Amino acid sequence: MQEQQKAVTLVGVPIEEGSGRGGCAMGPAALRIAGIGQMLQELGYRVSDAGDLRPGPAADLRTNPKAKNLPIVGAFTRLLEKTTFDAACADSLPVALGGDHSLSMGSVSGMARYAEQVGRPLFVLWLDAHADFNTPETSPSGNMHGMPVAFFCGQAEFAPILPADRPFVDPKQVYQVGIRSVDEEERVAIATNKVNVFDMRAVDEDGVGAIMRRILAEVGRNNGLLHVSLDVDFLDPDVAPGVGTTVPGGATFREAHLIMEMLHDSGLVSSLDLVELNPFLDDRGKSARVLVDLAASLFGRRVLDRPTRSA
Ligand code: 6HN
Ligand code: MN
Ligand code: MN
Ligand code: MN
Repeated sequence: MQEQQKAVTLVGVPIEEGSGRGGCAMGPAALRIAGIGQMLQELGYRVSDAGDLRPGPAADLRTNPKAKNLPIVGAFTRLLEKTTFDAACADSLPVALGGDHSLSMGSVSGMARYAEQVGRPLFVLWLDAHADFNTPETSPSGNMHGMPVAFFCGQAEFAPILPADRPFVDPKQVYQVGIRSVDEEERVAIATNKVNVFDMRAVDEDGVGAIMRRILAEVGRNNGLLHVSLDVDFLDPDVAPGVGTTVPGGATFREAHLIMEMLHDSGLVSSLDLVELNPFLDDRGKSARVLVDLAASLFGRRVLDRPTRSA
C-alpha cells in the first residue's frame, strides 16, 4: 500500500446540540490537542484541515420537542454533507472530528452521494453502545444523536434537512458492533429493517476478529466503500470515560485496536467519524488520546509487518 500518497481531510464538527448536554463541542479541540493531525502526518498522509464548521441555525427549520435543536443540527448536517462530499470527490479521506453523533447525518449522507456518483455501494460500520435508529416519533429523549442511522437510511420522517430524493444507505448495508443499549421501539425498527447487529453478546461469543472478517468480506465482495463511525461509548467506560452516555460492558482497548488494524489491512475504509467525545467529562485527556491511538491503528500504524490473513 502506498500510504505516502494518500490524503486526509480533517473536519472539526463542534456540535453538542444533538446530545442534550454540553461538552461535545470541545471534542474537535481535544482531538487536535491529542495530536490527530500530527499522527496522520507521521504516518505519511497529506493532511488538510478544513477547520471547524460554524454554521448558524437554519432559518427554514422549526424547533421541535421531538427533534431537539433541529435548526442547528440541520445546519451542521447540510454543511458537513457538502464538506464530506467535496473532500471525497477530491480523493481525500474525510475524517469528522466530533461533536455528538448527530453529525453522522451529514457525513454519511455526503458519502452516500459520493458513492452514488462513483457507482459503488456504501456500507457503514457503526461502532457504538447504541443503535442510534430512533426517529422523532420513537425517541424517548428527543435527542438527535440517537437518530442518525434512521436518518441516513431514509427511515425517519424529518423536516426537509436534505433533499428527499437524495441517496440513502440500505439498512442491510449497515453493520453495528458493540451494541448494548437499545430502546423498545428502536429494537423493532432495527429488526424490521434488517440492520446487521453484532451486540456485545456476539462480541463475547464470537470475538471481534471473526465478526470483522465477515463484515469486511461482504464489503469487499461488493466492491463497497466503507464509512466507519466510532462513538466513544463503544469502548468500555474504564477505557474511555469522556462521554455522556456511558454503558458498562463495552469493548476493550485490544478489541477496538484489532478492529482498527483489520480495517486498515482491508483497504476498504472511505471515511471516518470520531464522535461523542466530551472533554468536560474526560479524565486528563485519556479518551481523546485513546481515540487518536485507535485512529492511528486504522490509518496503518502497526507493531510488526505481517502477512494479511485472508477471510
Ligand atoms: N449516542 N437511545 C438513546 C436516545 O436518547 O435515543 C441514547 C442515544 C445515544 C446516542 O450515544 O450517540
Ligand atoms: Mn452513537
Ligand atoms: Mn452511543
Ligand atoms: Mn469524538
